[in-house]
Amino acid sequence: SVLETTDFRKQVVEEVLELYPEKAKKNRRKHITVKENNECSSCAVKSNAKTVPGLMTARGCAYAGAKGVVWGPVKDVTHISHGPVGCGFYSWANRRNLAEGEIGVDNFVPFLFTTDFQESDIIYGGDKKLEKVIEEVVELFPNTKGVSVLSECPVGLIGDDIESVARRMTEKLKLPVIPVRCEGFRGISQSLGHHIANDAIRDHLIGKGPKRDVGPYDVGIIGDYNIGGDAWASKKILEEMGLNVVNIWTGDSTVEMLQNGHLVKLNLIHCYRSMNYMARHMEETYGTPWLEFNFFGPTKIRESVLKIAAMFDDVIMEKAHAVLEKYEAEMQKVIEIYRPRLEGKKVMLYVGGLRPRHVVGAYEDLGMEVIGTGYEFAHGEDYDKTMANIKDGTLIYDDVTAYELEEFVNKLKPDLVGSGIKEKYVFEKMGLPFRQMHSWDYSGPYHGYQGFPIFARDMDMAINSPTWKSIKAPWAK
Ligand code: ICS
Repeated sequence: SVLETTDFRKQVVEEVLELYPEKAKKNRRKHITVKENNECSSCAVKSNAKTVPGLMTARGCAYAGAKGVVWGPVKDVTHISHGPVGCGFYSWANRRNLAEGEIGVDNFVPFLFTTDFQESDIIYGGDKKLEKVIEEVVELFPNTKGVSVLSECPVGLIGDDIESVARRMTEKLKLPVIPVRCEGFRGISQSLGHHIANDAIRDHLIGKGPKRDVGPYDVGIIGDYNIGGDAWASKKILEEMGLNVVNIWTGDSTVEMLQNGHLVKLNLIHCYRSMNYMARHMEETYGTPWLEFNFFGPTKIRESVLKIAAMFDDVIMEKAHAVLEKYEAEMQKVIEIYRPRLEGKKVMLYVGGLRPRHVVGAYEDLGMEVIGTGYEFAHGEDYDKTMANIKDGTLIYDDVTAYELEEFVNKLKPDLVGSGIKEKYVFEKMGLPFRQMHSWDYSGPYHGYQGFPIFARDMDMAINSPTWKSIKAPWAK
């Protein structure tokens, strides 16, 4: 029964935390809970707090959130990783944010630009070098529509003035040069990096583009980064509904899309965590309304399509129903093929700031059950939104440590773990099916009607691979 499950899982939490010293135990206990009832007054989770030093966190930094997540996908901007080469190198080309266009002409996403700090830059300051690099980049790639300067830790520590460099270069090159103070040490996770990146968009781009009229069906997608082509799959549905997708932030996007984000009838927000600030800003400053949606799995797509259509007229509503009808049979077929192979399988998730709740419906469409989920850097409102999407008895863990996750998995015995590259090989070596839920394990898209069949196939492939019968963890032999 649910009660027994809940009690068992609560006991598991106590057993796992037992290893910690008293202070760390007290701290970590606040970040972990088991959902108990529908009102869920008892399941508040502490979040968005500093990781206990010494515990192994999977979190990233502010630079990761600003460069890797928000700015990196903007394709007609050259992004300079400002500081020592390592941060640029390790964030180079691994998030799978796809972009269309001629590489080096109107698409700079696959490149890495860096000021490659040396000791002398730390001692004497890096502003001159930055100026030189900006000029070089624009000379080499004259089509660039802007330059972003993404600070790494040392830039903030030595007190460089990248704002004044950016102002000078904007004047000189007649091009937006955007300083982003996303030094990695700021904040406690990549979440502040999203915020800092959003503030830079607000201060340097939004409202500063070529004016255009807003059509009655113009919409923008906010917070879709086109991982494995996700944004393209989402756009397809909206277009088939009769809507006109004029902006995407920031997957496969351009400077103009950022400048004109407010010039739409409605902003549709997929990743709430990384861009709710922008949706709110555009509403408060320009009166642009916004709406959250979820395009993972047919159930959530249906709900979202109807919710979006209700914001428009009968023409759109009629088309929305036609879209639902058009894909109904196709989705039903996917479910008929995969559901018998996946029914009842249990999943544990651990991802960033949105997917731990947004993908639950897609698993449920396949008859699977999410028994544990958690975020690296979510805030309180994300956990509140999560409660509505999960069942009683679900284990919830915030900023879960490497040790805790391994132990939770050992004790709850899911059939599948969905998390990131740092977790993947740990669990596969334990003999457990695993899917990367950041990069889609080099697959995707997972959004929209195009994504669901791929998602279903991938989960089946992971769980039902015959490989698992022929391997054993080395220590289990
Ligand atoms: Fe949003 Mo990895 Fe997104 Fe989310 Fe964000 Fe990151 Fe990725 Fe993950 C992200 S923006 S990079 S949906 S595309 S920072 S998978 S919160 S952690 S769950």
